[in-house]
Amino acid sequence: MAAVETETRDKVEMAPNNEFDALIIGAGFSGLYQLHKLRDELGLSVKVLEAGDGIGGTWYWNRYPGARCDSESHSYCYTFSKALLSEWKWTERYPEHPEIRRYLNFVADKLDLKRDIRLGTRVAAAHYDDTSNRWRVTTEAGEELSAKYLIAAVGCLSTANVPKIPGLDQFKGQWYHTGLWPHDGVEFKGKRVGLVGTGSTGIQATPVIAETARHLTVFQRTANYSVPAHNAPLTPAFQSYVTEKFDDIRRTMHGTTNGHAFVIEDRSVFDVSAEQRQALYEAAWQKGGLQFRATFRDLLADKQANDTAAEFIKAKIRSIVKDKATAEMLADIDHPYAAKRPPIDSFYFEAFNRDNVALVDVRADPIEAITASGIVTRSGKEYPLDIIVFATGFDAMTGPLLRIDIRGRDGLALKDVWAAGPRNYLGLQVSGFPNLFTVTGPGSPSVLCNMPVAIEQHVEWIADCIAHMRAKGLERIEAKPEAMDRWVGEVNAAANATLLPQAHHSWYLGANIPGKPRMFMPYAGGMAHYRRICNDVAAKGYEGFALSG
Ligand code: N01
Repeated sequence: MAAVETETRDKVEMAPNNEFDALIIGAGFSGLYQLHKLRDELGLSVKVLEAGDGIGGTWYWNRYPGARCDSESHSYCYTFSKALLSEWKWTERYPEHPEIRRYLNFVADKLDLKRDIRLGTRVAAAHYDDTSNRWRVTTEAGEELSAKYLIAAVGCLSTANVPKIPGLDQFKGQWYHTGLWPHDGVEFKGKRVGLVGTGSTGIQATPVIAETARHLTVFQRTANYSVPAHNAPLTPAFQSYVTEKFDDIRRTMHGTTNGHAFVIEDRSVFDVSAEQRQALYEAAWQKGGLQFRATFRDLLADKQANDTAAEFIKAKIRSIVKDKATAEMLADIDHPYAAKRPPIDSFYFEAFNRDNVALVDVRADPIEAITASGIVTRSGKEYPLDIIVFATGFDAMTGPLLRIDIRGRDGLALKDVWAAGPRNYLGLQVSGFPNLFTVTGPGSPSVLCNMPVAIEQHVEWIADCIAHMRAKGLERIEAKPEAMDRWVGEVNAAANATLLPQAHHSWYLGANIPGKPRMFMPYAGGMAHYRRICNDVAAKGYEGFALSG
């Protein structure tokens, strides 16, 4: 296999203008900022290679009905530039996908980034050449590029997971995955729609599809918690508050474990009476959003504490959903609250009160096959459908990296190093892969944090590291194997100090992909703590990394 690839590579003429100081894979939040840092601040020659025909990363692909951000808009943006902050105004509490794309295009235009982004360019392979100390990158079209530094800004949730259900190829209707949504939309009017999956995506899409579909059947394998988003337009007063107080807001975002613009209350569930607790949960429910999690400090650490939040939400579900059997199915949740990524919604549970919406429990009666005309479950029951929507998530965190043939020193393949699960140092570097950096890679807070905060921290750390190397005349940086082993231990310990691993089917563990090794992937020790660790490592001359001239 390696020989064939070398042969292909030899046939391609290496154009001199395809040699760069740095190549960045991906033009989402991470890749755009990394380009700005390396090109405009460090003066490197840089190119971004982006598979999509537009910038935006996850927001380029995820255009399904109801797709909007779960972080509040004033915290879902870059914070490094006062000029960007003062010129952009969000219109809603949670921005919808077109507004986020407009924002990222505004940033890219403002910083003149687009001239260094190659769209429609999917990276197939990246091989490190020890002799020249360069990464040789091959695109799917067979183009060759090379760079000293390779930055994978590929996102955590960019490899769509379409379950391998027998018969899908025979289905006569249309089917879609939410993460690869057609840009000209899908017409649901008059159609019988089946939606598989009740994670954040399915929960956002259900009420919107229900508004136009003739009938919507939601196939639920694991019942899920959800808290109302209470989305609304932002008032001019709030917009002015954000502009004036951004330094304070940013300080809050940088001080918390999850990078959001709210503080986690410093009280235990058991510091208050049952009545007070109920009142606090009710107030949090009325306020809405991910902040519900911040009502008490011990919700994610103590199962008994968590049970109180879980019971509150289950009671809400039963009070909203009128049909008793449906309400019980929705409230039959088998894991602690927020042990899976907690969704927020706009009238998800209410949608089941509509005459045209039905819920099917595919834990009890699993999907067995897809026929020409619909979905069949194990009991033999057939659900006739015109459209199937797979809201079935992603091969998260490792998927976007492993679908590229990445090879380090001596042809070492990343997929072999990660055969039993991802191993790296600080989520940033893998031993054996010099000068390769992964933005929000597994082993970093990433998906457990408000993403732009995690992204800014990584991008800035990587740029500082490269600046340090250039200042010292150093050519290579590589995680030491012992630092990597230690960090993998810390990632496991941080997860085990929480209730997160108790959701056995979570994508945090890789459990949603058949055959994927089970390993808790993100770092659960908190963003603020992680930032201190990374700063400390840099201050100690990049402790745990081998640097050479
Ligand atoms: O994916 P998921 P998602 N048969 O993996 C089910 C981010 N996000 O796209 O739990 C039947 O969470 C699966 O069932 P189970 C956010 O980080 C952000 O919803 O594996 N069902 C589950 O119910 C989020 O966590 C935002 O038993 C099958 C669902 O499909 C992440 O993306 C919005 C199945 C998948 O849920 C992923 O969310 C949306 C099968 N064969 C998402 N295979 C914003 O902030 C899977 N399922 C905007």
